[in-house]
Amino acid sequence: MSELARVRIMGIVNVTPDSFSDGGRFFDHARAIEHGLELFGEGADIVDVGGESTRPGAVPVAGDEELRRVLPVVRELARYGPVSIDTRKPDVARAAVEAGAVVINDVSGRLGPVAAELGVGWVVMHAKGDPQTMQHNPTYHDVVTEVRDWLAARLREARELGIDDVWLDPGLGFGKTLEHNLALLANLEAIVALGAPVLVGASRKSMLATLSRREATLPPAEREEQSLAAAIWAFEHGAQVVRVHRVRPVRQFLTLRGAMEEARRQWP
Ligand code: HH2
Repeated sequence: MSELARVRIMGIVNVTPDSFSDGGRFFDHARAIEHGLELFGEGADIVDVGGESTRPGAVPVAGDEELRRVLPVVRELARYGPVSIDTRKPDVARAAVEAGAVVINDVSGRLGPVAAELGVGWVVMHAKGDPQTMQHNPTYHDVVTEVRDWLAARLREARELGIDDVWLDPGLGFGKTLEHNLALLANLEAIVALGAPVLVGASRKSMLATLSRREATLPPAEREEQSLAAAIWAFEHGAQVVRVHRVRPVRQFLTLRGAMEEARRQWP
């Protein structure tokens, strides 16, 4: 079994000044590295390093600036555990893999050939449109079927390219309204049934605050209870991996669940 098959928790390190949830907190290399090490310490199986925010309306970052942000962080963190590179650019993916990343976290859905060429894992995420325009009235005839069929095509692509480690991600918030996100989460099994591990990224997203009307203005860093609840829902409906800002609560849930499963096996 590949080491990556055991991945359950992907911890997030945003080396950006403008990420929606923690923009600016880890823009400095030393702080980003320290944060990544903290996430490994709390039980992250992989740490996801990104240098370009993809929040709705985010301004694209030039390749050389993205490289300047992420490479020293990837290089250092890769000494301590598996690292993924969250990028939409082939050149950034190549340089990050050379620096030690073992997975490309691809919100563009186009980097399969690069993952195959480099012999690394591929997280392929569905998005409708690009970050600048994706939340301008996204429409689907049937969001679950459309996202599932698109991911099924990417899975076939991955198999044809000979990629061993592939994760399918419905892309919550990427060209999706609250109703679209809910439909995808509620019917996660339709994507799980495709037969590849599924990754879900709900952590701190605005849908979590919007759902609870009283808390609609809750700042992203204070959406932890909702983030944990969404992670638990995802795991209980077949997701294999969650992408989260705070690792500790999710690790505690998985430990508790493991202990319960063991206890259940022991009861006659
Ligand atoms: N969400 C974000 C970024 N990358 N990658 C995957 N595979 N799935 C996701 O749902 C996903 C992702 C957005 O979250 P964050 O990185 O915290 O924010 P920003 O894009 O503003 O840096």
